[in-house]
Amino acid sequence: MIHRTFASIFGFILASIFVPFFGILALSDTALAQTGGPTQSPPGAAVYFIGLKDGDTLPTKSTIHFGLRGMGVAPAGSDRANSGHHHLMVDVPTPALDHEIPNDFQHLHFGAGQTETELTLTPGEHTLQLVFADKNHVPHSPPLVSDRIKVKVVDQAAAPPQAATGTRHPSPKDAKVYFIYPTDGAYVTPNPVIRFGLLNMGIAPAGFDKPNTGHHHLLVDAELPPLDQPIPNDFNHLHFGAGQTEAKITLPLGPHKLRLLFADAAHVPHDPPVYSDVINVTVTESGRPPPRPRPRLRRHYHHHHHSWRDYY
Ligand SMILES: [Cu+2]
Repeated sequence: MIHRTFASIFGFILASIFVPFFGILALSDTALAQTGGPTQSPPGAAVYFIGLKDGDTLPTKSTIHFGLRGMGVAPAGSDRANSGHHHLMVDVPTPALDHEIPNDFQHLHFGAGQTETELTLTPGEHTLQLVFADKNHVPHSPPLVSDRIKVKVVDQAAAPPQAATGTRHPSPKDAKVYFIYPTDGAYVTPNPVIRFGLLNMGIAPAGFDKPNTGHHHLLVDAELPPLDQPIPNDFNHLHFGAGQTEAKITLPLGPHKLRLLFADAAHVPHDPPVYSDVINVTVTESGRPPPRPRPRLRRHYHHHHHSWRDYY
């Protein structure tokens, strides 16, 4: 005991001398100070949030996707090289990276090897951070730690425009749906294969509710339907709920107006809605422009010029 007390006092004296001196260094380079545990991580490995960044707004209930580069996910306890499992830090500072990560409501362990989780947060500001760790829940060396991001959580049920119609999924900025084929002015056969283009969102089959995903709908000779309700399902509103990115359809001969409208698992367009421009296509038997009828020449005597002229 005396020995221990002496060590403590001695340690305290040492700390008093050195902390003010090294404290500046430690603050200016926390990454250096934070070495990981005994398990090595390969160079270039990283953990990160998929589709979520600092400053984003989230609903109270949302799915958080864990991204991992250069390593594999394995359940806790399984001893495999270059693997580990995800941990999500909620409203806490980065934990000590050379120790077992605590296991509580703010240090969520995904020891079953999960790569995403449904997270419920109270409205307001929260911080989120991913930490990858080995079979013993100890971060690797060098440690894999995501940015500690700040998110704003809003209670969607309380938001007036959405209260009446339920939950419209937000669409990311720059989301875009467009026709790869055909394009405006094209001639097509009665059974064209329509190719759907999608930028900055993902495809998921109908019923599969994931953020920033949905499935394609082709509007044929139809105006935009109400955007806060499920898209009708009929000849003029074709659903591609299996997650198709192209589809062979049947169109009657003649001119048609086509538009793409993207919508969520429940066939409700996103907010803001993601739809294409209208394109005009003409259906012909051959899919080519109709042959121009051979103009008949008509010969008239042009009295003013005292000559014969040909007219079409
Ligand atoms: Cu649908």
